[in-house]
Order: sequence, then structure tokens, then C-alpha cells
Amino acid sequence: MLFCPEPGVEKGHVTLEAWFDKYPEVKTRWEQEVLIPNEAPSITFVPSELRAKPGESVRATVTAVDPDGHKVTLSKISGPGSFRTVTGQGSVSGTYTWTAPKRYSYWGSWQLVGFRAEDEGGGSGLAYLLIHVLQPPRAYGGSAWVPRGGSTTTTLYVDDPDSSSHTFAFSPSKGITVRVVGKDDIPDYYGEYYAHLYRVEVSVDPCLCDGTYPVPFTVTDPDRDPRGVHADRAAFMFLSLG
Ligand SMILES: [Ca+2]
Ligand SMILES: [Ca+2]
Repeated sequence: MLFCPEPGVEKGHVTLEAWFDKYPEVKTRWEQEVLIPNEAPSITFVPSELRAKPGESVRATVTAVDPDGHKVTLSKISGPGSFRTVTGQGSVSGTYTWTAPKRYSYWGSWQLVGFRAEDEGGGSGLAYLLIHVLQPPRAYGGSAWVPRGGSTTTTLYVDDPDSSSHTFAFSPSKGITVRVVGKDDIPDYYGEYYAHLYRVEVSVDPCLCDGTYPVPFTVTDPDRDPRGVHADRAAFMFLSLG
């Protein structure tokens, strides 16, 4: 025997009657109170995760489905961005949107946005949308002393919590050549590699005049885009002596 309750019914009475064909007047009767299990609604995201560059807008479709076909209300309960609460029978969806701040530094690389779906029977489900906020590199220059006609190595510091490799473009004056010759990653207390130290070799032409020369450079992480959001400019100075 299969009992199929109507959606939204939480409990009810079931009456069973049984008899023999030969003696239809002799019936056996059972009455039973039945508690209908309420399954909580579940939440899904499309796409399942988001990636945002600083200043960029992202969106996801959030859907809640109640396995019992109950009326369900879906709302955002925590995290940044906006989502209008929606209610519907059995299944609802809405659009979540967020614009990552242009100056994002120190927010951390991840944002969690919480959603709750509640059905009319008191069942509820929670789910969290993960947003990876891509971190631009921050470059810091230094200084170096270079003998005229010789070369030396110096270190450039790049702060970037979510990228482990960077490309450099140097714009030195004529007579100066610069190239990256090595790299060290410095783990922090938690073992994360936020700081990257790039060793660069600076060589100076023997004909270069004495003086202090700035060497501008651009460092770019793999998430670079046409707007240059993921490039940082810095300069290091070096002193060339005769
Ligand atoms: Ca339900
Ligand atoms: Ca990065």
C-alpha cells in the first residue's frame, strides 16, 4: 500500500478497512495517525562558484527546491551583495549580484554569501556561495649599487596572496639591463605564500655616466586583464658609480 500525501500536509489520519469477499459485512478497521516526514529544501548555485576582479560585477542564479513540493522562501542571510527574497510553490530562483570594491585590499581573497530556504512545514536548508576575489599584485622596489661596467643583484618584493608567479616588464635607461634571475616565496605564520621575493640582476654599460637612475617596472599576475587591474607599477633606484 502506498500513501501519497498532498504537499503541505504534515500529519493526518489514515483509515484502513479490510474484509473477506465472502463476508463483506465483517470488516476490520484500523485508524492510524501518520506523521509525514518533511524534507528540507535544498539550494544550488549556477555557476557553483564566482570569481571577481576588484571593481567587477558578478552574478549567480540561486535556486531552492523542496523535495515535498512545499511552498518555499529563499533569502540571503549573510555576506555582501544583493538578492531579493523570493517565495513560490516547490521551486524558486533569483539572481544574486555583487560588485567587488575597486580598492579591495585586505578584504581577503574569499567572500562567503549565505542563503536560507525555508518551507512551510518548518524545514530549512542553508548553502553558501563562494566568491574568489582575485588579488592584484603589489610591488615594492629597492635600491642597488652597481659598479660601472659591472653588475649586481637586488631584490624586488611582490605582495600577492593568490598568485605564485608574476611577469616583469622593466623600462631602464639606455645602458642598463635588468633581468629576473631567481625567486623565493616567504611563507607566513599559516604557511601561506603572500610574499614573493624576486632576485633581479642589474648590469651597467661602462659608458654610462655616474648618477642615480630610476628603473621603472611593471609586475603582472596571471589574472591580468586588458584594463590593467592586475598589473602594478613600481620603480627601484640604483646608484652607478665610476
Ligand atoms: Ca519540505
Ligand atoms: Ca593575484
